[in-house]
Amino acid sequence: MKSRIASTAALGLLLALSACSASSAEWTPLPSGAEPPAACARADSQGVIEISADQLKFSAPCMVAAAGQEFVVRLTNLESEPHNVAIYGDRSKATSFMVGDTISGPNKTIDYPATTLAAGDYYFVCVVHPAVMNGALYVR
Ligand SMILES: [Cu+2]
Repeated sequence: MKSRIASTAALGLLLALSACSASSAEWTPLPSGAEPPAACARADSQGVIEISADQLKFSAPCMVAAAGQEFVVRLTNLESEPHNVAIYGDRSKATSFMVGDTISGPNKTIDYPATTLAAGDYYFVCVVHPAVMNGALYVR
């Protein structure tokens, strides 16, 4: 009897923790001139930003691209859930810059050629799971 009470309490704690982490993904524009966080996925010398999706999460909370230069977002979907990457001016999604085709994995990769963007903070999202798969695209 005593152990049942303990496990019920543990389950309640687990549910509270998972509810908390599900809402933790937020788009956080940086103060003007601030350096993007180290955890961001960055464009390589070819202008390719590699990011993956697994368990309804992107592998990085943010991406960094060079201002005024073409870049490619290379998405690898590691699971069977469909995902994509879409880039907007901000959370309102009023201005769309790229909406990539949705792909289902596991282990499928697609290149999304993105438009050349001016310096600024943009918003990216998976259109299938916008509440939990989103982040900032910093163009510098
Ligand atoms: Cu998704």
